[in-house]
Amino acid sequence: MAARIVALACIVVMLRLSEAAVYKVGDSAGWTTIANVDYKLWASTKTFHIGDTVLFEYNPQFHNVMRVTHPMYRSCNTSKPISTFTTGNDSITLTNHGHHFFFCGVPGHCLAGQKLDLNVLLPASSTPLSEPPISSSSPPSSANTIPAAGVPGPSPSHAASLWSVATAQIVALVALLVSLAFTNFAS
Ligand SMILES: [Cu+2]
Repeated sequence: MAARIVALACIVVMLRLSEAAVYKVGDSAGWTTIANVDYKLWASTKTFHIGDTVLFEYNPQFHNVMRVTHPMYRSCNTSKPISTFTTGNDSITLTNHGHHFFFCGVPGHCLAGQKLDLNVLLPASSTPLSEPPISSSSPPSSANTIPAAGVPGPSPSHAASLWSVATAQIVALVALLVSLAFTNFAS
């Protein structure tokens, strides 16, 4: 019975870890100047997490996407973008937390409001996700390794946090398999 509970807990953990959302910038309007989309308002209605993707859809004849620093964003300065996207169908995966600044680099478009400030939140998964409801009976030993792997620690590196998410998923999968094996032995 305990094994089944552990298995369920593992599935929940895995689902939560693999939950990565895709947000189409501007929703149906896309990335444009003609629809008067308030991208600040659009962003404020979303909660962005590491691993989520934002999709910029636009006509590449008229627009592009530049990722820029905060000062460049404020002044609509297109001279030295961090990166430039021009396909018209640009998927950008958010790999670190904090603000991400984008605008269209076509002259006048940023000033007209085609600019986007995304705030990616720190992973909220560190503490609460890995507390399987097992106490003392006879938990499979592998369950004890889940909390350790689920805590990303203070490292600000996105590579490290992605790595720890991947590790947590593997650990959860192993724990699931082990607990399923236990279930089969019990029945
Ligand atoms: Cu534009």
